[in-house]
Amino acid sequence: MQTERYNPQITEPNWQKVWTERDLFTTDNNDPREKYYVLEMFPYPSGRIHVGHVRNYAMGDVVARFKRAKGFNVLHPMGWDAFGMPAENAAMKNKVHPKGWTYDNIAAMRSQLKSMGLSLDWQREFATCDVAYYHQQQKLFLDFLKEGIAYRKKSKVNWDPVDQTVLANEQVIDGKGWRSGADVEQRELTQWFFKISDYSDDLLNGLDGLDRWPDKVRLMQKNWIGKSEGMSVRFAFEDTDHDPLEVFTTRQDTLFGASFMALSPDHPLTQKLAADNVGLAAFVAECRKHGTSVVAVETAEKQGFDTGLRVKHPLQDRTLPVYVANFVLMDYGTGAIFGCPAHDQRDLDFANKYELSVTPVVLPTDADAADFSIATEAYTGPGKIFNSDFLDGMTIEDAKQTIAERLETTQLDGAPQGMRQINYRLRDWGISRQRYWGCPIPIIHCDDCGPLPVPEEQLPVELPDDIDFDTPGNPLDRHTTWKQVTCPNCGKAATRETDTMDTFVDSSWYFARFTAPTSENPTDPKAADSWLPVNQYIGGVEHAILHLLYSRFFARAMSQCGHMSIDEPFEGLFTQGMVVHEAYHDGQERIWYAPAELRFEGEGTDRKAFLIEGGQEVTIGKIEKMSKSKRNTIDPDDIIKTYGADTARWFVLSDSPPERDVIWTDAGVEGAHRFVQRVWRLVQEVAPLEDTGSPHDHALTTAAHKALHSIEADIEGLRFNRAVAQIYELTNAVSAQLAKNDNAANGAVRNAFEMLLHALAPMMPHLAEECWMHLGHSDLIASRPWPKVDEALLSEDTIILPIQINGKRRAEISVSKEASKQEVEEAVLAMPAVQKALDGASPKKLIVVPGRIVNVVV
Ligand code: ANZ
Ligand code: ZN
Repeated sequence: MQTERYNPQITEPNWQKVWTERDLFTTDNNDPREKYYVLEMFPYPSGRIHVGHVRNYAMGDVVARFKRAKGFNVLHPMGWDAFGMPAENAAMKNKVHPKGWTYDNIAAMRSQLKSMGLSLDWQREFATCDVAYYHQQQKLFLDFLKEGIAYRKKSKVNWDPVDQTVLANEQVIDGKGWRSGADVEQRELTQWFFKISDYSDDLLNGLDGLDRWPDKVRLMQKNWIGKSEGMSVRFAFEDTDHDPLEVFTTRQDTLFGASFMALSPDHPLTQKLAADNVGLAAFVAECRKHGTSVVAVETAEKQGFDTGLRVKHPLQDRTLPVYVANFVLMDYGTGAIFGCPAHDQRDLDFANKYELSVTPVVLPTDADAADFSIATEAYTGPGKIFNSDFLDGMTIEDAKQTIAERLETTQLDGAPQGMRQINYRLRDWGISRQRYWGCPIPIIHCDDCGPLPVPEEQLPVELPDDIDFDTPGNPLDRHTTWKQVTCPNCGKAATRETDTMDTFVDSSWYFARFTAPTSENPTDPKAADSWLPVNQYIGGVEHAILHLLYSRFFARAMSQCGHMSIDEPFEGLFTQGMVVHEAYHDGQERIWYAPAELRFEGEGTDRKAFLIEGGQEVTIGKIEKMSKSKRNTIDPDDIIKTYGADTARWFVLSDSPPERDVIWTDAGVEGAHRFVQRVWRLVQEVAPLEDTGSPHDHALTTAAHKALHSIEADIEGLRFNRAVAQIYELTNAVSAQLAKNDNAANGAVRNAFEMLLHALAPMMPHLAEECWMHLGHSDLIASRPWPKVDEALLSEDTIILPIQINGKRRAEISVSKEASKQEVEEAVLAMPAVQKALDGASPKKLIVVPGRIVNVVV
């Protein structure tokens, strides 16, 4: 039979139109069915979707469509993470307005996403740069301010003197600004902070309950929060009247091995001493140049400056020199340490450099105290304490407790010498950015009244449109009128805060806004509580720390302010792998070629690539993350135009486990498309089949139920590639049965094929819809329930018995292996095919050959 090839260019837009017209994916907050909220991390509107988006959104869409079919009220929204630097960079480079640039990009990407056939509730769409959205965000800020969650403090920033802007630590490369190349300065600015550190313990404990999150993400968050149990210990100075020097240590068990003290260059005592010590002042200035970020500090060579001061050891009759050292951070612990070189690598490097003593105090179990020494490698493992007076022979843990008790009960200047203490690495979140394209911080500064919240009725503080990017710095700061306001308290001239919020703020609560996107308040608490937590969140692992931690913090802070009452925003988290692709180059990795410029010959190790223009051979390089610089990107638009969205969706779902990287290959995409065409040919064969014979009790029916059952489990478990493999198998089974030309099986074939279409529908929704119509149905498969799996057919204990009527095979029956002869006879007589043949009479003969066949003679 001649059939037209399936033409996605026609069918796909058609079905998208039908779905939209019937409003199939608009979600009603008042729908009484059980809710299911599936969300993919919303995109930054860069201008075009990339293949990574296709994979991310295809996965979310499978879940959404599947859950809908399973009878849930599904929320599956989409929006835009639309503030941020690239819009400003584009403005500076191409003289376009960040707003126009952003909204144009959104329009382009929206239509690309629509061409993918995603089952999204577009009614709920918003961009974080919409005034309506950031208006509510400003209210949240003011709520946080009232609750003491937002506050202002002076803090050090990396300042780029050329770009006139604050840089994130990642934007400082070898002490220079990433864009300008200028020497970065440290500046003190008064900035706004969120008190996330108040939630450290709660954010840490909450991780235990997130059992549908990847372990690695939970671990990354745990490390980021960084809980450390130890002590603060105070050391008295010798011969001076400075207050005792307080340090934080997690290894008080090594106190007898202490050989020096070290202060941060930013420690108040350092500053005090530097005021009349030129050498020290110069050393501090040098340290600052290299930056004081964790990365900068960890990679720099250990440097110190001897202050000449000494402190007394709390338990021994000796004193220790006090240094200022570049590896001690001011914003951790107390900004000062005692160094025990034998058991800490940094301390050892430092001690070796400045010729300080190295006394081991922990003896590894297999070592001999008489000849154990430390040269260039610190020992950080377990062992028994030695060289330590009353601690000798103890385990590290016992020694920690013993020291803690001793120092807590010893007095120094009327206070305990030491106290047990828990520290967290997590710092408060600085949200001020000296940028135009962000949410304005709703604050007014008055010389007399200080910083004041913008009165609620004056919100939103809107970004002005008339700005210029011709000079460096923040256009809001330079704007002639926008800044000028009157003080809401005293009425005198005052100025607006010109800093905007970190864009991570925007993405920390968008999932809550989707539950009531037009509410006059940040949320409708009832809607938020009924929809949240998001049941399944899907996105890239690059957001494993900051975005997810900030969102978890926001959920708590917003709950505290009455906007909802859930703490954990994402019940299930899935982090998908990347889409990677071969990269092609000139042999030196200097010139890179796009796949579209090349022609390929041969296969396997003989595969070669040639320039289409000129014919010159090029090198087939490594499989790498798609990047513009290596020109190995694939534009999803091209794939959709050539093969259709279903092919693209099928390919990204099929080729590897979703948490792993998937290698984009032309052959893979072509294979996916061949399958589309194959299903289309099958429907031509199945559609005309007359629906005779019961679909029940046929091997194909059993296979279909079994397949559907495991596809269900695979989709629930997000094992899309396995679901795909099951679909291939079921397709083979349908084809094989068709090839038998057995009319008695027509019902079973049709039934199995319909189940196949249901299984396909979440992944290739357009093709499934077109086939469904072709089978003569007038409803939409997208709005049909998932077929009910017959549990009885799943059992491994059932066998299929062929049934012969008057010597001809007419039907099949599936029965339990354990069924008695009589049970089988009864079941056979009840079958429609048998009853039809008997036409009311009793059979002349009914012979059951156990485990083999049933013969009926009428
Ligand atoms: C003495 C000691 C001996 C230490 C030893 C370690 C090993 P975590 O576990 O990450 O919390 N430290 C404390 N404050 C610091 C600061 N502001 N900058 C740099 N280092 C600092 O690390 C705690 C340990 O890091 C503390 O325990 C302290 O060194 C150091 F064999 O005290 B320890
Ligand atoms: Zn005032």
